[in-house]
Amino acid sequence: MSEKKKPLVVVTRKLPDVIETRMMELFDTRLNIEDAPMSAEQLIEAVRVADVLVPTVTDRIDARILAEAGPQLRLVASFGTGVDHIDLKTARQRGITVTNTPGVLTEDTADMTMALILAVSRRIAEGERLVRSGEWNGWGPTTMLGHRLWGKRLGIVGMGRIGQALARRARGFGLSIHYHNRRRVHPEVEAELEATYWDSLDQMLARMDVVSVNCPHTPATYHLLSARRLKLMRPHCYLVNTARGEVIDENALTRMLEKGELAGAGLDVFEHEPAVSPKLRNLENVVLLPHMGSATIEGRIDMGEKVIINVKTFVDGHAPPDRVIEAML
Ligand code: 8YV
Repeated sequence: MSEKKKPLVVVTRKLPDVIETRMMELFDTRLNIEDAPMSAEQLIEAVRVADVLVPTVTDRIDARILAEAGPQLRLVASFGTGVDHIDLKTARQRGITVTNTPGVLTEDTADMTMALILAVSRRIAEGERLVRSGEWNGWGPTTMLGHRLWGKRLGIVGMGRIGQALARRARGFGLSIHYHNRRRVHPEVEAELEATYWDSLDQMLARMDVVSVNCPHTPATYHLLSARRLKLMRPHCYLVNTARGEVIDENALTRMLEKGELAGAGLDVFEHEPAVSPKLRNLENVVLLPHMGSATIEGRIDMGEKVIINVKTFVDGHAPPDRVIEAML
């Protein structure tokens, strides 16, 4: 009896060993051991032959790449939750299913968001730099003063899974929870978090002490925090972003931080990753991280497991659990 041919799965980046090993057992898997991000040409080569492509946030799967896909490409099983690097419309038009890995990054990303809120308001990175520089002259009653979080207002832009997980943590730090979302969350969740819903993002921004961006990047949220909206925030306010750089007008934010029109920012994501403008890098009142909000060993393995489940379910002829369609965003 001839065995059914295994599908060719092309994985664009190095994944945890345990995930790669399992994928090799299940599929005809092509790995990227060196982990160098693929060029557009390499991606085109991949989609010409792959039955399944497993990209990450560093691969731009746009209309140009998808136009080169062979008819055998049926599934793009992305390793990550955000799907703004994939042209979902073109994928749908070409009959290509797209999946992601939601849910398993929630707690890790919420932890990192809280860490950034603490780091920027209490000047943790600045203090660390001072000690490391050898220039610290000792304790002083008015040196390295930050701002107290307890009793302040946190405004969460995007109250999905990560926004809610952040709210739970923030309450433990004495922050009151405010949020703006396309839809009001379930009354039970609102009650549990004692969260105040703001229909108007403008009004919320104008009244917060800390603002955290936790919504996906979609055409509707591109520059949601525009120059005009950023100006609504009060000068003592801190802004934190662990979602996507594109949600904030980064140039406008940089200008405001330079002028002291905002107290500080904690950024894990940037508009033109991995490029970060020297102007932003030169500021003291910012904490800058290299897109590591979900970077835990456990999280990466969970993400890999989700990819495997999506691919396996799909190649076995069933609907994969984490299908993404534009209408959902
Ligand atoms: C991932 C992320 O590490 O899942 C996401 O949307 O932003 C990151 O936390 C990355 O996307 C992996 O592709």
